[in-house]
Amino acid sequence: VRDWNGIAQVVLRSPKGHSARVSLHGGQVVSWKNDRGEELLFTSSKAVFKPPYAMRGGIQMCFPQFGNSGTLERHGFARNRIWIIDDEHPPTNHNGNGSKAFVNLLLKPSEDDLKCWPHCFEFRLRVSLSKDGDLSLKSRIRNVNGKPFSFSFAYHTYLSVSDISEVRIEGLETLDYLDNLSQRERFTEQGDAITFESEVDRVYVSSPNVIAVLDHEKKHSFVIRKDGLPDVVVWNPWEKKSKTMVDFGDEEYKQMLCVDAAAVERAITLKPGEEWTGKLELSAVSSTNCSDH
Ligand code: TA6
Repeated sequence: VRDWNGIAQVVLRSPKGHSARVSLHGGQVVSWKNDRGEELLFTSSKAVFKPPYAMRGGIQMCFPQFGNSGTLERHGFARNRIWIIDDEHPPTNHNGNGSKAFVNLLLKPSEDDLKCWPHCFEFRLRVSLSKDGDLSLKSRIRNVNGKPFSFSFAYHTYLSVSDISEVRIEGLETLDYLDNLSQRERFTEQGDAITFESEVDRVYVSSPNVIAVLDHEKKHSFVIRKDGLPDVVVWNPWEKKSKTMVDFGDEEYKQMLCVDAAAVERAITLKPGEEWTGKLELSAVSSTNCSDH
């Protein structure tokens, strides 16, 4: 555990030199590097690392809501809270069979949180790094007691890409999507892959559990595997929207793409004592063998 700007971060390393850094601020993954030390997640050069606001980039925990509805802050409060290390399972560099380095974080509602969202939950997040550098996130959200509650969720994931106009997503073709740029109106994807030449802000619903983000320029591609997360949010702000975000460079839309494994279209409801699990696994593969994902 190391101290970054006064906030504790946990560094995970693989035997081959891959690494990941998890901040207790927001339970946010703030870095994921391959064995050549290349950063695979995007962080804005203008990111503000100041509690309680989420830092622009990495992988942010959006809970108990994804989006801008009701009284909660956009994308919920989880990404704007200080988490703790779940000492029931202390961090380690291998779990017995030495296959994964992992850390377990825990978020419970504060008194203030309960005022704006009166539900007693435990959000346990395990971030792990495999010996081959795959990054896995497992969220377990439990309704501790009291009455049933519903929530939406997203792993708000900023992937680093070389040039957004050279990127394509495979696995979402023919799906329906809700277009955030037109009041979440429903459309059907017609293309044979998702490519980018303007602002995109969509929730692809009932998506497959394996999606590929191909970035030929950078000679690597991402394979995204998910479980328990039926939707995929795809977002690139493009030029005009970029200029409206103080913690984002005007040209940075060219080097990032948000592909968020999520549960947005249909909220998840938990009865007292029930627990939900949402898993994400990210692999960065060289483009030559990305076709075997
Ligand atoms: O990814 C979809 C989205 O809802 C966009 O509309 C945009 O608002 C983005 O999330 C970032 O939200 P943030 O609150 O992190 O600025």
